[in-house]
Amino acid sequence: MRLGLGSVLVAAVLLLAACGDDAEPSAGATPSASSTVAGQALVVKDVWVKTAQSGMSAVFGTLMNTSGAEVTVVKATSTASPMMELHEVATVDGEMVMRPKDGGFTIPAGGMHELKPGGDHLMMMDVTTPVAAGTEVTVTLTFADGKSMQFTALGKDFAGGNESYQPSASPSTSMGG
Ligand SMILES: [Cu+2]
Repeated sequence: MRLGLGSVLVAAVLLLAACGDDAEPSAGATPSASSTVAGQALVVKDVWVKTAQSGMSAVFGTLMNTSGAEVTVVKATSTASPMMELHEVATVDGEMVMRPKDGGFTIPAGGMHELKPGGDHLMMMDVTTPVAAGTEVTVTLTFADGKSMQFTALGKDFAGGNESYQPSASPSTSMGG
């Protein structure tokens, strides 16, 4: 079992490396990276990370549930920011804020969940390894059943997605203090 999974992961890495050879850096284009490791509940598509030197950043893309059962993502971590949270964006008192999503991201069997600026995203709470455009970040997702998966996201310059962070459900924020 373990040996088999390892082989698949190695194959996936080689595939990504091969894809990178003829990838041309084109401004404005969304880096396309996908993972199709057999046996995994989720497949990721077009995942990317907002470039950051430090502080907060976020991972976006599409999570597709190719299994016959509902999958709930409850935790995330990454090589760039070990500390991560699952965020949603909501309007509170007329202001767009992002906050931890209760219960995580649930993707129905055969369904998909889009992570995009202004919507749900995987939040990097404290970038410890700077993310430059085109560099790879390995992200690990943990599911409600305890299983996990890894995928690689590419750094991409992006100016948006700067919602105020609201750590809890409390409406009180102290900005600019
Ligand atoms: Cu966030």
